[in-house]
Amino acid sequence: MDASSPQLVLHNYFRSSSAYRVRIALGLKGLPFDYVSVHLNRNGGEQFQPDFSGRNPQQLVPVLSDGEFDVSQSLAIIEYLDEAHPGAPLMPATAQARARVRQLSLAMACDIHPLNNLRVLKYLTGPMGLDEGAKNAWISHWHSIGLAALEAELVRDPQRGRYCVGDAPTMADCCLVPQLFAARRFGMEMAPFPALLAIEAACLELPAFEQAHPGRQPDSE
Ligand SMILES: N[C@@H](CCC(=O)N[C@@H](CS)C(=O)NCC(=O)O)C(=O)O
Repeated sequence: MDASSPQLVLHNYFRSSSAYRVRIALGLKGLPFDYVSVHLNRNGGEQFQPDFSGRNPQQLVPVLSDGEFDVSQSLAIIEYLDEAHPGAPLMPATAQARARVRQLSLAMACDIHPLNNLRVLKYLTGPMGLDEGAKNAWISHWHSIGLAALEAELVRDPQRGRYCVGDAPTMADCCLVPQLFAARRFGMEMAPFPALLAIEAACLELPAFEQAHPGRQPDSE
């Protein structure tokens, strides 16, 4: 980023998988940013406070501010960063490789993560009346089928390389590492997913992934 570029600000929460994706992307692209914590559990949930709701009526982190411009949705943020700052691209060169990156990213961001999001789990144990055991069965069920499908997809994919697609990290890897972090936090058994674990290990050798880890963030508990 050159000296005249506005400072990037990431409104985020250390344990949020979606925010973790964007922190990885910022790190891979070498873009400095200010960290603004939006604590999802304190003060009744800071995502519901007017100053944050004003930025994102969805009341979900992350939001990236680039000067006066606010954008939410982690995949939109990552593609915005990639287009605005083309160095260290997170999308590959060919249409087919980009399609695969989006396919894998969306599988995680749309079909695994939302089912286990905080507000969904709260609704299950609140208005729906589920106990902790039923909630955990729900989490385990959706993680199991989601991760098994990803594993099968990657095992058969000739575009897979050291990373999800090819031999350079992409948006799909920005999604994979946080998704596996969340799966472990929810107590999932990871042995059935060796291809995912191999890619995760390759990612974790890169400083950007290490620096984005929830345990390294200022609001980490
Ligand atoms: N599709 C959105 C998901 C954003 C999202 O669900 N964020 C979660 C944290 S990972 C959140 O803010 N949850 C607050 C809540 O559930 O109240 C994205 O990719 O950015």
